[in-house]
Amino acid sequence: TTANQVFIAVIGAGGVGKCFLSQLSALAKRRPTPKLNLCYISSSKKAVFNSDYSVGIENVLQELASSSKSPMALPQIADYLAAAPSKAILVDNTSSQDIADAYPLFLSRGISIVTPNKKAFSGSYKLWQDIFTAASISGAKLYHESSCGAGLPIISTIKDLVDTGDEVTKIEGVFSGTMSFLFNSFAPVEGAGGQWSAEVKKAKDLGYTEPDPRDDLNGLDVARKLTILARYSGLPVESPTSFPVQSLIPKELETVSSGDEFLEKLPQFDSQMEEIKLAAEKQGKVVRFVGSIDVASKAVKVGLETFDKSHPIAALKGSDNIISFYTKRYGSNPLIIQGAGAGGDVTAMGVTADLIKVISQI
Ligand code: NHO
Repeated sequence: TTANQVFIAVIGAGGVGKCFLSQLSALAKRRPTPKLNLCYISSSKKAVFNSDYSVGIENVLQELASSSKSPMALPQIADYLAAAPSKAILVDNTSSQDIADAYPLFLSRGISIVTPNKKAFSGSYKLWQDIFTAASISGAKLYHESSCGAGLPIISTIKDLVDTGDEVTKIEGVFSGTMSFLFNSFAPVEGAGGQWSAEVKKAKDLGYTEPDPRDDLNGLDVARKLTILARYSGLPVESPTSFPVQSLIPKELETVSSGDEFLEKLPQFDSQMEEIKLAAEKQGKVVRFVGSIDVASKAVKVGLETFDKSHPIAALKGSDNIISFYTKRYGSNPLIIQGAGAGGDVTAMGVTADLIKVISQI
């Protein structure tokens, strides 16, 4: 019977984690086999787990909130999962670098991983290599679709292109759901648009931003996504800070200590973004935050650019991403993927779909 079940440990129950848990619960009902056993869940302060490896999915968030258990240390979680009665999968729904750094350990113990966390794949190039080496030796599976473009099929597409022998020559587009939402509402193609700082607050409330919204506004989130895509394209990019990235954080706010303090002070600097918007308007254009990778010249860059109002990038709606893959096979007509690029449910969808893939492979 053990082969007909898998054990799932979930770390992180924030915006994405909560949506993932409800998708997991629905999946377990829809697909009784193999049986999906939630065996561990933790936030940064609390955890729920039992010696029989069974944690009920239904009321798990209330249980977590009232739990008196502390989270296990990462090596202890690895031991616990390696000793599970059947194959185990770790779902990392945090943005923790420490957890990302432990992926080689989990993978080497035969524990598969699914995650929307970008840190493991956009950290040092050595961590990237260690992760894929550990997975190939142990046979554990690793999927991270939602680390780029939420549930949109970005990572699976680039992997398929490269695995089937195509060559990626250029990738460009809007890679940030937050930045897309901000510019679509602050500098729309039609109408006046809102106040910059108010739109930033909205993006945070809608669950589009990173846990600290400064990671979106300083361009680092896009830089991380481009690092991941550049590496799959064959460029051994060292880190997300090894190429030019334009930050939209006002100089005066670069050193404030918390994300909350930053949001509180941001309205004082709205005129800076207004100027950028007006300069584009004078040319009959709109400003957008974009990224690109040119494989031949090894150039990766992230920042503001202006677009004609008829350009597809100018006409995006909501938190939509648009990503164009130029390859040898596709020639000058790129393969284009577009749709919601941020938000709890669409990000969790990528995680749940990855989980389904892993279950069918282990
Ligand atoms: P939250 O809501 O802050 O939740 C994180 C949870 O992890 C918190 O509950 C925290 O207590 C817990 N945690 C942190 N460290 C922990 C530790 N060491 N042990 C246990 N628990 C710990 O953040 P989200 O929004 O739920 O994000 C979770 C992960 O999904 C992050 O890695 C984030 O980068 C990733 N993600 C989110 C989104 C999104 O839309 N929210 C997307 C992709 C990936 O496509 C989306 C995207 O790129 C968003 C981006 N900001 C954009 O394009 O605008």
